Amino acid sequence: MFYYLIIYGYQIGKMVIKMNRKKNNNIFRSIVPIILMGLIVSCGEAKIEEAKLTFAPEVPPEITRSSEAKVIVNMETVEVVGRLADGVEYTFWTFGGSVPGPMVRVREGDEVEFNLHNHPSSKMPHNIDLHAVTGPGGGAAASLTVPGRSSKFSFKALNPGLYIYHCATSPVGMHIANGMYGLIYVQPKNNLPKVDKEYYIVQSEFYTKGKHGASGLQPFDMEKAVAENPDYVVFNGSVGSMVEDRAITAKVGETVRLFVGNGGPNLISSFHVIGEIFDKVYTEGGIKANQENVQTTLVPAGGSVIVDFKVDVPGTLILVDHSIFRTFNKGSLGMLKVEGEPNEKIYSGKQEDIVYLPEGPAIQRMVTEVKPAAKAKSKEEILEHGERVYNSTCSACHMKEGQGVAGVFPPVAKSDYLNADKIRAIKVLKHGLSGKITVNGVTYNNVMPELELSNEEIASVLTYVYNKWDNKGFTVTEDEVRAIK
Ligand code: HEC
Ligand SMILES: [Cu+2]
Repeated sequence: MFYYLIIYGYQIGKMVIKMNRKKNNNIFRSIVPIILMGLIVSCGEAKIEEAKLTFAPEVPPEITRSSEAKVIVNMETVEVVGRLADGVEYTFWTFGGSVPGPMVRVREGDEVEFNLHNHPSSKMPHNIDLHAVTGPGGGAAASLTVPGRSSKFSFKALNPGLYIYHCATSPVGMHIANGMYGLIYVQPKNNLPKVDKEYYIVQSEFYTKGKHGASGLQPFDMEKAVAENPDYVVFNGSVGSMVEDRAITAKVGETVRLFVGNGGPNLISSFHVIGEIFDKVYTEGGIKANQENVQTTLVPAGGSVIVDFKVDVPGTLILVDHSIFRTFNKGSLGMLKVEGEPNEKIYSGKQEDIVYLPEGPAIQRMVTEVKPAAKAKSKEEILEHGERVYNSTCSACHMKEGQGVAGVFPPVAKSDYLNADKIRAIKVLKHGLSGKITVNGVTYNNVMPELELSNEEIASVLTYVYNKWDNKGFTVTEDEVRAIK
């Protein structure tokens, strides 16, 4: 674009020179083309700028220009030892020496020239996959950079929204787990409504060899990462990064916008601010406020959300992942301190604290009765069940009417062997049967395999057989079957 402008400028300039030659006007001849070209060149130059990167919780300033530009981003990957929690250190792999990495802000339609510099002290190659990129790997392959080198690639920020970027060098999970992620905001052409305060927050997890709180330099634990069982869940790279004197702030009456990302690598965040309601939620980092008055919003791993709210009363609001054990036991807790005049109509604070002495005993409204055991089956139900088992399993050998097959499968109808001993019959069904037996005076020497029947099925099918074909009418219970080894 810029080069075309120069070329056109030059051509127009030449035309003007020709025109002026005809007029033979010396001053015009020299000055007009120079001014014209100067204007075009300077207006072209104004459209190249270097992105101002900020570190969490700071958000880069709003982009106020109303046209597209070429934006140059310079980002460094560097491996640093830092604080994960009090007394706990970790070797972070970072963008810009911080977790999360710096926040980038460009405008929809901008051409972004991305320069990734891998610090010579790095042990690993790194790259960047920006979810804002339309193109293979989000720039990953194009930006793969070994220690001590720089890579450059360019992309057009076609889609406005809030996007995660992360390292995508193999093993990807490990590079992310070690801290390599951040946010890039592609500001829409028509920017979101103005707010008073903007903050940058990224949730993520850390997996350490030692338990939560185990002191010293903690190595990464691959097994815990695969099991998705982190020791730390944090905002902005460490436990307590946004509390007390490091809390983010606002004044009563101000509107606050949080740009929230989730670096993962595994967990989904149930993002909630205790004591506030999100007036607007730009779900999943899109640019449409598609929901209002929301308590808790989901932030997917490798995703984001933008939330807007107005703070009405003073006090400390607590930012949490409402998967609450993460917050109170693993670290995902931040603070937004609001200063200003109280408004007792909106929130009174404690109005009373007095003795409570109810009459009578405590009332129990929980369900107390224990559910009765599943109703015992009626004889009919047992026989029905037994018939089904017989037809599907036994009839193949003992035949539909229990008559058996001469010399091969003994009969179970009117069988003296069956009717003589219930316990023995149960054993046959549990373990199978082989060797010589005599049934109704006929000798059989065959094998009945061990059938994979449940105790209930054995009880039902034997009861069924005993109650058919003039057999003795015994009942076999599940307990009896269970008792036989
Ligand atoms: C694969 C064929 C086969 C199947 C299926 C089979 N049996 Fe048998 N059954 C036999 C054979 C063969 C014997 C005789 C074994 C021997 O000769 O030692 C036998 C013996 C018996 C006996 C003892 C002898 C008698 O006739 O009283 C009973 C009772 C019996 N089976 C019941 C059943 C029941 C009930 C089922 C279904 C749950 C069943 N069997 C499934 C082959 C089978
Ligand atoms: Cu990396």
